[in-house]
Amino acid sequence: MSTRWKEDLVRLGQLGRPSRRAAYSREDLDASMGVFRMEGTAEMRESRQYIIERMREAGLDVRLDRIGNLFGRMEGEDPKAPVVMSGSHLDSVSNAGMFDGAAGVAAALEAVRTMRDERFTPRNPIEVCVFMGEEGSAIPEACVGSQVLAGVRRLDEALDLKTAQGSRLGDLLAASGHVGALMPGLDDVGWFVELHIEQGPVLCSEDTPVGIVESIAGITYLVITIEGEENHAGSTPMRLRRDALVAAARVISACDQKARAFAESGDGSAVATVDCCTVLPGAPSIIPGSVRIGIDIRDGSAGTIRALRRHIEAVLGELEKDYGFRTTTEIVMDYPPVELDQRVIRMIESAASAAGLRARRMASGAIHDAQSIARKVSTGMIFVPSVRGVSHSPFEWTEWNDLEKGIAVLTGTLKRLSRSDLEGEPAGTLRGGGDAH
Ligand code: HGY
Ligand code: MN
Ligand code: MN
Repeated sequence: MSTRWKEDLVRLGQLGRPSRRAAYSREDLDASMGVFRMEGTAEMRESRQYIIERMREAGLDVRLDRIGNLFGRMEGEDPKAPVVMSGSHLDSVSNAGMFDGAAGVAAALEAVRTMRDERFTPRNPIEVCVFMGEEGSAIPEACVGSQVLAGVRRLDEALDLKTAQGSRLGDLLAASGHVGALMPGLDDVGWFVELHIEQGPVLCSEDTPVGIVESIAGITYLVITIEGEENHAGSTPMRLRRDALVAAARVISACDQKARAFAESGDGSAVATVDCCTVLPGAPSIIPGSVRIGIDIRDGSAGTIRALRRHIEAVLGELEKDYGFRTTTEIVMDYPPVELDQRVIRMIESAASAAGLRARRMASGAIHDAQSIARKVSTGMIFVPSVRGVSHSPFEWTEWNDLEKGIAVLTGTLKRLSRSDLEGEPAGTLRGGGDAH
């Protein structure tokens, strides 16, 4: 197999780093090697442009839709057959690793370049896709591009989403030059497969090269504001205080304890993270009057997510009733868990076994664009190992030989999905009608 996919990933890593330093091995990483590709930034524009150029070099027909999703299409024998789509995202969280999202884009591109080199002609068209805004780093909601594509979020509402600085997403995308006239839609798509790094410790600890995702956790993200009373830190007796930070600390520890209890009593997938905390006025000798925290709750069961949220709301109710705090809770994200398609799972298993690779079924604790797409189209995911399970960190790493194995399994899966005469389930049946995609 060619190593051009490795060059693509090294280059994308450079384009996302202020230092532009290249990382060819895990030893090249240090704390300053974080990647940050956010929608609306030069790094994002250059990275997407880099993939557009590689798609064109590969002879793909390149299109962009109105929310900034990018598609590179390889025609099949039957242009009306359901599209087989594969890809991921290029945007990243801040101070990120170089594989989250980018690995799935590079893998999908490499799969079609391999088919072209082998003169493999698919029956179904195959499309490499790059979803806009998976991480929600520019705007406070994740997977916006794939949700609009799947029709689970309105295009006009998405384009009006605002960044923390008040810029409108539609204006950011227009300024980047990476939006097109294509109406987002999946009516002509039959299958979707996303390769992604596991971002967890399972595959690495078991020395298993391939993960086959059966389900993706749901997520509820809350922004909670607690208003107490700003006052003098020296002259205000403890019994007269309404210290918003002490109240927030109670919410944070109650949330952590409950999540641990659910994790211990369940399958361990329940997690809750307080990932930001703003204290006002946050100045010496002043009792904090107001605190704002963000809470990320996830699990494979929507019921557990609801129970965790209810527990947090009960603690907030006590703070209001017993201690006179005022609180508000904003639900920023509330995405349900999804089960992926057993036919695609079997197809991935067949491709892994044909490649002589050990694979294991598993759940995803991270959310992905596949979650949105699976609401409309038969979807599967392939995981490749993350070294020490580390992700969303400059030290995120996947060994090249593991990625090579993942790409081989993705290529075999896309071949099976795009030719009904290969073993396994027949190629996709058209879902819906029309050609809005
Ligand atoms: O947060 C996540 O699970 C993903 O990386 N957006
Ligand atoms: Mn991520
Ligand atoms: Mn990701």
